[in-house]
Amino acid sequence: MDSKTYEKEINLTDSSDKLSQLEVKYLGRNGVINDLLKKIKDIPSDEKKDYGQKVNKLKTSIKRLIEVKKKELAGKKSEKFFDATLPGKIYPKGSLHPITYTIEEIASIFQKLGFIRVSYPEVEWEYFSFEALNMPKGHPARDDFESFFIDYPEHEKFGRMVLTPHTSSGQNREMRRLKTPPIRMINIAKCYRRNWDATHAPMFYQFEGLCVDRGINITHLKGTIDFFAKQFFGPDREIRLRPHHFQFTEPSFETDINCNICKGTTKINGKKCRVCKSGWLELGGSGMVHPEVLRAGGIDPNIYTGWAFGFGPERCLMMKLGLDEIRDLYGGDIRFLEQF
Ligand code: FA5
Repeated sequence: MDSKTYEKEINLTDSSDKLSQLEVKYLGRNGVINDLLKKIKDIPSDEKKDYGQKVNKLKTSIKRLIEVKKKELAGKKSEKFFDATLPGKIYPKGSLHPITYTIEEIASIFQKLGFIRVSYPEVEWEYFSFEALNMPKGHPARDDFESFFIDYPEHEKFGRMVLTPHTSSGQNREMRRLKTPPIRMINIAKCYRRNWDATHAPMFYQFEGLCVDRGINITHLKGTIDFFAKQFFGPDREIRLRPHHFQFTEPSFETDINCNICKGTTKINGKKCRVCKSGWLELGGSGMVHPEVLRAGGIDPNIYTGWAFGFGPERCLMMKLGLDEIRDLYGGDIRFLEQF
């Protein structure tokens, strides 16, 4: 047999199946090599030896070629085909929570005015949440901050432990930290209350501004709130200050914004707006710091005056984007969250 024939045939094979067929053709029971060996009986005795050796040599050569080809085809199979024209895989991306973005935006607005961002304990002594804010033990104003108390031994001076119901607890801590004014604090932290409806969540954030110095007056407070509102909501949004009462500020105000769910009409499709009562939604409270609060913080109210405010970032975000349910922000539903 001409060696060129089988060499060519084996070398040009491009699949394992075709190679198996060639293996059977040459080395199988009824294959070419066995046929040649069967013919040995017709070969003259003095040539038998030489003939046998030649056929065995041929068999070894074919076997070797087939082995080499097998390896080559196996190698080709494991090589991954890379198609550079295919579009890339899109991996799911995480993102920050909308309230985190909101808090960062709020912090940066106040930082522009020179306020220093701080954060104080979320689990706080009763003293900082109430007594230091002119709400002595048993004062009915404490009931407004429907608080969660912690089952923990009482501190002899600071009382019980509480999940802080408002960031105003940071006021006394900041006065103690800085000792003397000027103070320009922006305290952003989690707060907890027994509340549950479209504009109240049991866990929510507040951002608390505190400004204390000589000659600080109410116009600085109004200007700061106005600056924040214009920066956060845009220049055309309306806000208003409404007289109110807080034990820790005098005079006190609440700040409202015109509702962008019902556009101030109080009705949506003939039904009552679920977010606001009168076309306005309350964003937070504010006022001039009560002299007793300054005294509790070691600051002389005859020398220094100050103002404070405490607003809810969730309500701010709701009124910026037109969200009508605060609990959506904390429901953990990815379909809601991935819109931001
Ligand atoms: C206070 O908490 C005062 N500490 C604010 C303050 C600070 C007044 C400094 C004067 C000086 P109030 O309870 O009204 O006030 O809450 C203020 C804001 O926090 C609310 O207007 C609202 O935006 C937000 N807030 C209060 N409770 C909740 C709640 N359960 N869920 C979501 N936001 C809330």
